[in-house]
Amino acid sequence: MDCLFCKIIEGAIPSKKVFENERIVAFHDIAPAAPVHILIIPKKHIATMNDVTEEDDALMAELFTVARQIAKEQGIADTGYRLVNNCNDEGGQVVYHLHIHLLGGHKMKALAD
Ligand code: IU
Repeated sequence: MDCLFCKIIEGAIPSKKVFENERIVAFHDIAPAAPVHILIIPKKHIATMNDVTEEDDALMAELFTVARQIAKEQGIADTGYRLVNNCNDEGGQVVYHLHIHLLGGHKMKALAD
């Protein structure tokens, strides 16, 4: 499958991973939009938030558990952070493999656009 994030999961494309288990990988965004910018992704190829089904309920919950854990590890849990999912073109999605952006390390502006 020609999916950039699937290749990152396989290790075919290098990334700076901060977390990995059987179901989830998290790595530093290549073009950070904040001092901390980490992408948390399921290993299962799900293209967009619209493609999530009830079958994925536990996986979705675990993505947020991992996000909270990484926020703590990165030292931004108490100062604060933002979790973002961009869905489809008008949502600003560029890579069509579901991911949550964990952003923090500075004061966030109001939501863009
Ligand atoms: P988006 O939500 O699909 O717009 O986010 C895609 C993100 O993937 C974006 O922040 C990119 O900087 C990031 N990214 C990456 O980390 N490594 C890559 O090789 C590519 C994009 I292409």
